[in-house]
Amino acid sequence: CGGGDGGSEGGGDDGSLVIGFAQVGAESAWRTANSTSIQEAAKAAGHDLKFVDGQQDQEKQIAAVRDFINQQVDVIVLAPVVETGWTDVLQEAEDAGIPVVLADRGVEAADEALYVTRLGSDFAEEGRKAGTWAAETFAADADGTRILELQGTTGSAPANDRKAGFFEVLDAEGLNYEIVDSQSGNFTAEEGKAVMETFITTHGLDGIDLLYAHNDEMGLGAIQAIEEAGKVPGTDIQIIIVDGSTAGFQAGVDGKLNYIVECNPAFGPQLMDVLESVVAGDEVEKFTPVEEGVFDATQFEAELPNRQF
Ligand code: GYE
Repeated sequence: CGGGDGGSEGGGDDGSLVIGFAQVGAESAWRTANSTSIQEAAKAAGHDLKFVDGQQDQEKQIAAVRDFINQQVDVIVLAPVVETGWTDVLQEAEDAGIPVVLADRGVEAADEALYVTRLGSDFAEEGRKAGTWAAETFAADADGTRILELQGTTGSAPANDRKAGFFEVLDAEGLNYEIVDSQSGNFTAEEGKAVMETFITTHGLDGIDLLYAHNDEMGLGAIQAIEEAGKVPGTDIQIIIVDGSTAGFQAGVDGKLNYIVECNPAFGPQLMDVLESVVAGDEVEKFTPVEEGVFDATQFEAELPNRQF
Protein backbone atom coordinates (compact mmCIF):
# COMPACT_ATOMS: atom_id res chain seq x y z
CA CYS A 1 0.00 0.00 0.00
CA GLY A 2 1.02 3.65 -0.11
CA GLY A 3 1.42 6.03 -2.99
CA GLY A 4 -1.93 5.25 -4.58
CA ASP A 5 -4.29 7.90 -3.32
CA GLY A 6 -1.92 9.92 -1.23
CA GLY A 7 -2.42 13.03 -3.35
CA SER A 8 0.29 15.67 -3.47
CA GLU A 9 1.60 14.77 -0.04
CA GLY A 10 2.25 11.14 -1.03
CA GLY A 11 2.09 8.17 1.27
CA GLY A 12 -0.75 5.78 2.09
CA ASP A 13 -3.62 6.57 4.43
CA ASP A 14 -1.79 4.72 7.20
CA GLY A 15 1.35 6.81 6.68
CA SER A 16 3.22 4.04 4.94
CA LEU A 17 5.47 5.09 2.05
CA VAL A 18 6.62 3.53 -1.16
CA ILE A 19 10.37 4.23 -1.27
CA GLY A 20 12.63 3.60 -4.27
CA PHE A 21 16.23 3.11 -3.17
CA ALA A 22 19.05 3.13 -5.74
CA GLN A 23 22.00 1.77 -3.76
CA VAL A 24 25.63 1.99 -4.95
CA GLY A 25 26.39 -1.74 -4.89
CA ALA A 26 27.75 -4.38 -2.53
CA GLU A 27 31.46 -3.53 -2.74
CA SER A 28 32.32 -3.46 0.97
CA ALA A 29 31.28 -4.54 4.47
CA TRP A 30 30.27 -0.91 5.01
CA ARG A 31 27.90 -1.06 2.03
CA THR A 32 26.32 -4.35 3.05
CA ALA A 33 25.74 -3.03 6.57
CA ASN A 34 24.24 0.15 5.14
CA SER A 35 21.83 -1.80 2.91
CA THR A 36 20.78 -3.99 5.83
CA SER A 37 20.26 -0.98 8.12
CA ILE A 38 18.02 0.75 5.56
CA GLN A 39 16.07 -2.41 4.67
CA GLU A 40 15.44 -3.27 8.32
CA ALA A 41 14.46 0.28 9.24
CA ALA A 42 12.00 0.50 6.32
CA LYS A 43 10.44 -2.78 7.38
CA ALA A 44 10.19 -1.73 11.02
CA ALA A 45 8.50 1.53 9.96
CA GLY A 46 6.02 -0.33 7.75
CA HIS A 47 7.27 1.22 4.49
CA ASP A 48 7.54 -0.57 1.14
CA LEU A 49 11.20 -0.33 0.04
CA LYS A 50 12.04 -1.06 -3.58
CA PHE A 51 15.77 -1.85 -3.45
CA VAL A 52 18.04 -1.80 -6.51
CA ASP A 53 21.74 -2.75 -6.27
CA GLY A 54 23.53 -0.54 -8.83
CA GLN A 55 26.66 -2.74 -8.93
CA GLN A 56 28.81 0.44 -8.83
CA ASP A 57 27.46 1.35 -12.29
CA GLN A 58 25.95 4.82 -12.78
CA GLU A 59 23.90 3.70 -15.81
CA LYS A 60 22.20 1.04 -13.70
CA GLN A 61 21.42 3.61 -11.02
CA ILE A 62 19.97 6.07 -13.55
CA ALA A 63 17.78 3.27 -14.97
CA ALA A 64 16.60 2.44 -11.45
CA VAL A 65 15.66 6.06 -10.72
CA ARG A 66 13.73 6.26 -14.02
CA ASP A 67 11.94 3.09 -13.08
CA PHE A 68 10.99 4.56 -9.68
CA ILE A 69 9.65 7.65 -11.45
CA ASN A 70 7.50 5.46 -13.74
CA GLN A 71 6.20 3.60 -10.69
CA GLN A 72 5.36 6.95 -9.05
CA VAL A 73 6.95 6.05 -5.74
CA ASP A 74 6.47 8.53 -2.88
CA VAL A 75 10.16 9.32 -2.48
CA ILE A 76 13.42 8.30 -4.14
CA VAL A 77 16.58 7.58 -2.16
CA LEU A 78 19.76 7.77 -4.21
CA ALA A 79 23.28 6.84 -3.07
CA PRO A 80 25.11 8.20 -6.13
CA VAL A 81 28.17 6.14 -7.08
CA VAL A 82 29.90 9.26 -8.52
CA GLU A 83 29.25 12.99 -8.05
CA THR A 84 28.63 14.09 -11.66
CA GLY A 85 26.14 13.17 -14.37
CA TRP A 86 22.88 13.29 -12.38
CA THR A 87 21.30 16.53 -13.61
CA ASP A 88 18.94 15.03 -16.21
CA VAL A 89 17.50 12.23 -14.11
CA LEU A 90 17.17 14.44 -11.02
CA GLN A 91 15.31 16.97 -13.16
CA GLU A 92 13.00 14.19 -14.36
CA ALA A 93 12.19 13.28 -10.76
CA GLU A 94 11.49 16.92 -9.95
CA ASP A 95 9.25 17.28 -13.02
CA ALA A 96 7.32 14.21 -11.82
CA GLY A 97 6.94 15.79 -8.38
CA ILE A 98 8.90 13.05 -6.61
CA PRO A 99 11.34 14.25 -3.94
CA VAL A 100 14.88 12.83 -4.00
CA VAL A 101 16.89 12.28 -0.83
CA LEU A 102 20.60 11.45 -1.08
CA ALA A 103 21.84 8.75 1.24
CA ASP A 104 25.56 8.43 1.99
CA ARG A 105 27.29 9.94 -1.08
CA GLY A 106 26.70 13.41 -2.51
CA VAL A 107 26.43 14.96 -5.97
CA GLU A 108 28.24 17.99 -7.41
CA ALA A 109 27.23 21.41 -6.06
CA ALA A 110 25.62 22.43 -9.37
CA ASP A 111 22.83 19.89 -8.71
CA GLU A 112 22.10 21.07 -5.18
CA ALA A 113 18.64 22.39 -6.04
CA LEU A 114 17.59 19.01 -7.46
CA TYR A 115 17.56 17.04 -4.22
CA VAL A 116 15.96 17.79 -0.88
CA THR A 117 18.65 16.73 1.57
CA ARG A 118 21.63 14.43 2.07
CA LEU A 119 22.04 12.15 5.06
CA GLY A 120 25.50 10.69 5.40
CA SER A 121 29.07 11.24 6.50
CA ASP A 122 31.22 14.34 6.25
CA PHE A 123 33.90 12.71 4.07
CA ALA A 124 36.18 15.76 4.08
CA GLU A 125 36.14 15.67 7.88
CA GLU A 126 37.07 11.97 7.77
CA GLY A 127 40.01 12.91 5.54
CA ARG A 128 41.01 15.68 7.94
CA LYS A 129 40.93 13.23 10.86
CA ALA A 130 43.28 10.90 8.96
CA GLY A 131 45.50 13.87 8.07
CA THR A 132 45.64 15.09 11.66
CA TRP A 133 46.94 11.73 12.84
CA ALA A 134 49.46 11.51 10.00
CA ALA A 135 50.74 15.04 10.62
CA GLU A 136 51.25 14.29 14.33
CA THR A 137 52.73 10.84 13.77
CA PHE A 138 55.28 11.99 11.19
CA ALA A 139 55.96 15.50 12.53
CA ALA A 140 59.54 14.57 13.45
CA ASP A 141 60.23 12.74 10.15
CA ALA A 142 63.04 15.05 9.02
CA ASP A 143 63.76 13.53 5.60
CA GLY A 144 60.13 13.77 4.45
CA THR A 145 57.16 11.41 4.75
CA ARG A 146 56.69 9.22 1.67
CA ILE A 147 53.03 8.40 1.15
CA LEU A 148 51.04 5.91 -0.96
CA GLU A 149 47.32 6.52 -1.39
CA LEU A 150 44.63 4.04 -2.37
CA GLN A 151 41.70 6.15 -3.50
CA GLY A 152 38.08 5.05 -3.57
CA THR A 153 35.99 4.93 -6.74
CA THR A 154 37.15 7.64 -9.16
CA GLY A 155 34.76 10.59 -9.09
CA SER A 156 32.91 9.44 -5.96
CA ALA A 157 32.25 11.93 -3.18
CA PRO A 158 34.12 9.92 -0.50
CA ALA A 159 37.20 9.51 -2.73
CA ASN A 160 37.28 13.20 -3.68
CA ASP A 161 36.65 14.47 -0.16
CA ARG A 162 38.75 11.98 1.81
CA LYS A 163 41.69 12.92 -0.40
CA ALA A 164 41.08 16.67 -0.18
CA GLY A 165 40.58 16.70 3.62
CA PHE A 166 43.70 14.61 4.22
CA PHE A 167 46.11 16.73 2.19
CA GLU A 168 44.48 19.95 3.39
CA VAL A 169 45.63 19.11 6.93
CA LEU A 170 49.10 17.91 5.88
CA ASP A 171 49.61 21.23 4.06
CA ALA A 172 48.15 23.30 6.90
CA GLU A 173 50.41 21.52 9.40
CA GLY A 174 53.42 22.07 7.16
CA LEU A 175 54.34 18.37 7.01
CA ASN A 176 57.25 17.66 4.70
CA TYR A 177 55.75 14.90 2.55
CA GLU A 178 55.77 13.36 -0.92
CA ILE A 179 52.92 11.52 -2.64
CA VAL A 180 54.86 8.62 -4.10
CA ASP A 181 51.77 7.25 -5.86
CA SER A 182 48.00 7.57 -5.68
CA GLN A 183 45.57 5.35 -7.62
CA SER A 184 41.99 4.15 -7.32
CA GLY A 185 41.27 0.71 -5.90
CA ASN A 186 37.53 1.22 -6.46
CA PHE A 187 36.74 0.55 -2.76
CA THR A 188 37.23 -3.24 -3.19
CA ALA A 189 39.74 -5.64 -1.58
CA GLU A 190 40.60 -7.22 -4.91
CA GLU A 191 41.45 -3.96 -6.67
CA GLY A 192 43.13 -2.55 -3.57
CA LYS A 193 45.43 -5.57 -3.50
CA ALA A 194 46.15 -5.37 -7.23
CA VAL A 195 47.00 -1.65 -7.08
CA MET A 196 49.23 -2.21 -4.04
CA GLU A 197 51.08 -4.95 -5.95
CA THR A 198 51.69 -2.44 -8.76
CA PHE A 199 52.89 0.16 -6.24
CA ILE A 200 55.33 -2.38 -4.80
CA THR A 201 56.63 -3.39 -8.24
CA THR A 202 57.04 0.24 -9.30
CA HIS A 203 58.41 1.85 -6.13
CA GLY A 204 59.43 -0.96 -3.77
CA LEU A 205 58.50 -0.59 -0.12
CA ASP A 206 61.80 0.56 1.34
CA GLY A 207 61.47 4.15 2.38
CA ILE A 208 57.66 4.21 2.11
CA ASP A 209 56.34 5.52 5.41
CA LEU A 210 52.56 5.55 5.10
CA LEU A 211 49.66 4.02 3.19
CA TYR A 212 46.39 5.94 3.29
CA ALA A 213 43.54 3.67 2.12
CA HIS A 214 40.14 5.30 1.64
CA ASN A 215 38.32 2.23 3.00
CA ASP A 216 38.83 -1.01 4.94
CA GLU A 217 38.62 -3.37 1.97
CA MET A 218 41.38 -1.67 0.00
CA GLY A 219 43.53 -1.46 3.13
CA LEU A 220 43.00 -5.15 3.88
CA GLY A 221 43.81 -6.08 0.26
CA ALA A 222 46.97 -3.97 0.45
CA ILE A 223 48.00 -5.67 3.71
CA GLN A 224 47.95 -9.02 1.87
CA ALA A 225 50.10 -7.60 -0.92
CA ILE A 226 52.59 -6.17 1.62
CA GLU A 227 52.81 -9.52 3.46
CA GLU A 228 53.28 -11.40 0.19
CA ALA A 229 56.16 -9.03 -0.57
CA GLY A 230 57.79 -10.14 2.70
CA LYS A 231 57.19 -6.92 4.62
CA VAL A 232 55.36 -6.31 7.90
CA PRO A 233 52.24 -4.12 7.54
CA GLY A 234 51.75 -1.73 10.45
CA THR A 235 55.50 -1.78 11.19
CA ASP A 236 57.52 -1.50 7.98
CA ILE A 237 54.80 0.75 6.61
CA GLN A 238 52.14 2.51 8.68
CA ILE A 239 48.56 2.22 7.47
CA ILE A 240 45.41 4.32 7.87
CA ILE A 241 41.98 2.99 6.85
CA VAL A 242 38.50 4.53 6.81
CA ASP A 243 35.25 2.68 7.80
CA GLY A 244 36.07 0.55 10.84
CA SER A 245 34.49 -2.84 10.12
CA THR A 246 35.07 -5.85 12.35
CA ALA A 247 37.70 -7.10 9.87
CA GLY A 248 39.39 -3.71 9.90
CA PHE A 249 39.55 -3.60 13.70
CA GLN A 250 40.78 -7.21 13.81
CA ALA A 251 43.68 -6.22 11.55
CA GLY A 252 44.35 -3.36 13.96
CA VAL A 253 44.33 -5.72 16.96
CA ASP A 254 46.78 -7.93 15.02
CA GLY A 255 49.10 -4.93 14.68
CA LYS A 256 48.76 -4.78 10.89
CA LEU A 257 47.46 -1.23 10.69
CA ASN A 258 47.79 1.90 12.77
CA TYR A 259 44.78 4.20 12.56
CA ILE A 260 41.06 3.83 11.87
CA VAL A 261 38.74 6.68 10.95
CA GLU A 262 35.20 5.53 11.56
CA CYS A 263 32.49 5.82 8.91
CA ASN A 264 29.08 4.87 10.20
CA PRO A 265 26.72 2.96 7.85
CA ALA A 266 23.90 2.35 10.35
CA PHE A 267 21.70 5.32 9.54
CA GLY A 268 18.58 3.42 8.37
CA PRO A 269 16.34 4.57 11.26
CA GLN A 270 17.53 8.18 10.88
CA LEU A 271 16.86 7.97 7.13
CA MET A 272 13.26 6.83 7.72
CA ASP A 273 12.68 9.89 9.93
CA VAL A 274 14.08 12.14 7.20
CA LEU A 275 11.93 10.51 4.49
CA GLU A 276 8.78 10.83 6.59
CA SER A 277 9.51 14.53 7.16
CA VAL A 278 10.24 15.12 3.48
CA VAL A 279 7.03 13.46 2.29
CA ALA A 280 5.06 15.37 4.94
CA GLY A 281 6.51 18.57 3.48
CA ASP A 282 8.40 19.58 6.65
CA GLU A 283 11.51 21.76 6.43
CA VAL A 284 14.69 19.68 6.64
CA GLU A 285 18.37 20.63 6.74
CA LYS A 286 20.23 20.32 3.43
CA PHE A 287 22.81 18.01 5.07
CA THR A 288 22.58 15.80 8.13
CA PRO A 289 25.93 14.33 9.22
CA VAL A 290 26.11 11.00 11.01
CA GLU A 291 28.28 10.80 14.14
CA GLU A 292 31.68 9.09 13.90
CA GLY A 293 34.91 8.66 15.86
CA VAL A 294 38.60 7.82 15.43
CA PHE A 295 40.67 4.99 16.94
CA ASP A 296 44.40 4.42 17.41
CA ALA A 297 46.33 1.28 18.40
CA THR A 298 45.63 1.79 22.12
CA GLN A 299 41.88 1.52 21.44
CA PHE A 300 41.53 -1.29 18.84
CA GLU A 301 41.09 -4.18 21.27
CA ALA A 302 38.50 -2.51 23.50
CA GLU A 303 36.49 -1.31 20.51
CA LEU A 304 36.49 -4.55 18.48
CA PRO A 305 33.47 -6.13 20.27
CA ASN A 306 31.42 -2.98 19.66
CA ARG A 307 31.69 -3.19 15.89
CA GLN A 308 28.38 -3.87 14.15
CA PHE A 309 29.59 -4.68 10.62
O1 GYE B 1 33.61 4.12 2.96
C1 GYE B 1 33.25 2.38 1.41
C2 GYE B 1 32.11 2.12 0.50
O2 GYE B 1 30.32 5.79 0.39
C3 GYE B 1 30.99 6.05 2.64
O3 GYE B 1 31.63 3.41 0.16
C4 GYE B 1 30.79 5.12 1.52
C5 GYE B 1 32.01 4.32 1.13
C6 GYE B 1 32.64 3.48 2.23
O4 GYE B 1 32.43 1.33 -0.56
O5 GYE B 1 33.63 1.26 2.12
